[in-house]
Amino acid sequence: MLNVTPDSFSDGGLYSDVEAAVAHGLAMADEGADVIDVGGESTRPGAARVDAAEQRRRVIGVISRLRAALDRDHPDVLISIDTTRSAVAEAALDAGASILNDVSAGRDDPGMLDLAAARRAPIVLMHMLGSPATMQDDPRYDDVVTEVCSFLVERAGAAERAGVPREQVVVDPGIGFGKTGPHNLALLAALDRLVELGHPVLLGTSRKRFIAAIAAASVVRPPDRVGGTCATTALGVAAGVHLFRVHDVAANRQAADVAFAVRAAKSG
Ligand code: HH2
Repeated sequence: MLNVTPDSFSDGGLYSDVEAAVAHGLAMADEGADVIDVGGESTRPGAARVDAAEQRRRVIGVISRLRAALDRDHPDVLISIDTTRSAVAEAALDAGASILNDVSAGRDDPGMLDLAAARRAPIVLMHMLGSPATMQDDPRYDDVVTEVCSFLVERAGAAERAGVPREQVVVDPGIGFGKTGPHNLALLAALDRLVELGHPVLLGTSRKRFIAAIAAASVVRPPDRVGGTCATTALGVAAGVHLFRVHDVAANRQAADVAFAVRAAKSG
């Protein structure tokens, strides 16, 4: 994914220049990405909100330039917009995005669901406990898997009632969004239950902190967490997950391709 934010936890600031952002998006397509996710608001724990006007300023030029560049070399690669605001999402669709990625699952701005329906755009609905400002303050669940599944069923139902076709409603457990390490592991161990909900599933584990908490002490910086991310990608493929939101495209593409081949051999 492409963060056009000065404060994203792993690559923020490096790509705030439009030219560099477009080049990075193209490089991800070259490495095998099917979708480039563009966002102008960091959702890292404790991050401050960014208003719709500033998000638009950050992402619209990048999306239109990236769409034009992809049309030359990778016409099948799609762009998604990572926002919870329908004004940003609508401008992004006009500029060349075709998928909505809403980490609030339509709760921040109910106009997101209507927009997805009106524009026939697939929408990702993610589970989050609380808001980015507070979500890591002692998150608690009685049964994290059941509660996340119930939330996603409820939000997916709202999207379908707004007119989004079932197959265009993508659900996402929101790894790291209001979850402790054990909560994240419980969800990763139960991906098959998410798949059974009957929607495409997206998984976003890339370079997240729970990996560092498990891995060797030398795995400190986010870019050191590629191996752990690839492990979850392979496990996700085995469980039937469809989409993976990652920073390190080449390594995860390879992990996913091998895992898909093994899965095909198993069922074939
Ligand atoms: N994770 C991040 C941002 N957006 N969207 C979905 N659907 N699922 C996720 O797990 C997810 C997401 C956080 O990662 P990153 O973009 O690297 O950080 P930041 O929010 O600081 O930009």
